Amino acid sequence: MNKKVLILCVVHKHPHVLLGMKKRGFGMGKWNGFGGKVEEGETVEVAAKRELFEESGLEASVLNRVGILDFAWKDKPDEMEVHVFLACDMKGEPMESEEMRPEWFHVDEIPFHAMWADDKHWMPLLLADKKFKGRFVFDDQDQMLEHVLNEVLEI
Ligand code: 8OG
Repeated sequence: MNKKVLILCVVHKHPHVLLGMKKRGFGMGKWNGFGGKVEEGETVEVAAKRELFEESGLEASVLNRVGILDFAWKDKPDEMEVHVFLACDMKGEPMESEEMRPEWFHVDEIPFHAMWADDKHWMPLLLADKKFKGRFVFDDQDQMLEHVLNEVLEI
């Protein structure tokens, strides 16, 4: 098994959520939170603040880890462990980066049809201030084959 650790930050200022249109690479053409790989020597919290700033221009004072999601692909050894952070308080204005075009969405109008298939399962928990752990298995067309998602009290 080949496991990578990544982080994902979702900015929630009720009743809006900031998502970014991924302009290149993995997940291109999908709306998502801001994030990427944890670099050597970084904690997941440090990586989350760095990625949020690099991709959206926002500086978060506090980031709360609210979820851990495992992703696997059928017939592939790759696995991803994604630590999901919620940012509610930050400085700056969202700015387009090389990787992401940010846009605010009302929580009732989140574009799940143009997001990863798992997001519609766990994002409602995040927006309701719940914590969660899950595992999702995809095929080689990024269709979701299996999923398990549980609300938890502590991460
Ligand atoms: O560095 P890069 O942009 O390739 O990192 C991928 C980002 O996408 C990282 O923030 C983790 C996130 N991500 C996955 N899989 C999924 C998924 O199924 N749903 C969502 N919302 N984000 C995902 O790697």
